[in-house]
Amino acid sequence: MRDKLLQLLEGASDTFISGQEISRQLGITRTAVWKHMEELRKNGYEVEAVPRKGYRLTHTPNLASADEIKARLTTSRLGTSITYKQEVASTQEVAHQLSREGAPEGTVVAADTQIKGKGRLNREWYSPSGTGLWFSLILRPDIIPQRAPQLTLMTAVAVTEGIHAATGLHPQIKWPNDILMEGKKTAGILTEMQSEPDRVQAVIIGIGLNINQRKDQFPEELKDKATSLAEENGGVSFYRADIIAAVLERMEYWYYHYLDYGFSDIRRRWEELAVTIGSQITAVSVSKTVTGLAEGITDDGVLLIKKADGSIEQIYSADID
Ligand code: BT5
Repeated sequence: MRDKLLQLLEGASDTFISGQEISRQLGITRTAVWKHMEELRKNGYEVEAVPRKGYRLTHTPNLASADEIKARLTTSRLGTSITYKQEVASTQEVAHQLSREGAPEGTVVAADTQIKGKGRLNREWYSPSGTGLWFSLILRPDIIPQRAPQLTLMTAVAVTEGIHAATGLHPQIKWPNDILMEGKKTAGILTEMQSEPDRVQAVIIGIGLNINQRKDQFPEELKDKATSLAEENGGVSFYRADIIAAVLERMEYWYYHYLDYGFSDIRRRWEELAVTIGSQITAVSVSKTVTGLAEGITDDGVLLIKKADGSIEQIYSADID
């Protein structure tokens, strides 16, 4: 009921909406409407109430709660179930658990802060409270496990486009999973799988987005390589729930496009948005280091590097310098 009420108030933007109209649209009594308004106020919303005019929302706290996200969602499948936690070890862990319990495709787990946010290869993901967005999405594509890396690249495209749609900024992708602004990381993607040998049961896609952090709020070791959307927007903050809603909208578009038409359109779009392609790079993987020209990606999402001797090296997993 609360998210329906929020949707109504936010939909009316600056105009008043009468108690009678709200009670008619939501099918509840006017006393119930009043009680819900009180509840919103306790949560930091400012609602102006004027006799004979009705209610008007004048201030929304910068929350990324399930209600806030749902009030902005335009998707029909992704994000229909949202679990929001103030604090978790990692949203990936919660999503894995929900997935094992049978949570449907499109389930989202979001948190205000993570104590043990995970990057790839057991690296840490710094996830402070109040400024970023840390969330995991459960997908259940009917694909073989070898195709799962394509979903990391798909997510990078969706996150980049979602950020652009919500903010007007122009982030770029660095293979395989970094989203950069002015060469600094503003978002990271972690794709994990639950699978049988020949069939994926679930792909858990974790997305970490730095939104409103200021430069001096990053820990020392990240100051030179991390940034936030607000930092790249002249210090002006964004509304966190707007960003996740825009990212989920692009995820829904590209995911169902992928299921219907395969990877090739995503690959083309990815190459348009990637900084890596066409430049001289060094890829450092667990087993080797390869230097050369990044030529493009294959239909499996593998990075192709042309070495000085003209031979092409296929890179499945690495960090790029
Ligand atoms: C990633 O790993 O970039 C994947 C990050 C995924 C985070 C999301 S948040 C929601 C979900 N729940 C989780 O627990 N995780 C996912 P990787 O490419 O390995 O990059 C990790 C490296 O990025 C670290 O070693 C740091 O150098 C740097 N880093 C850590 N926190 C950062 C931050 N907030 N912003 C930018 N860089 C960061």
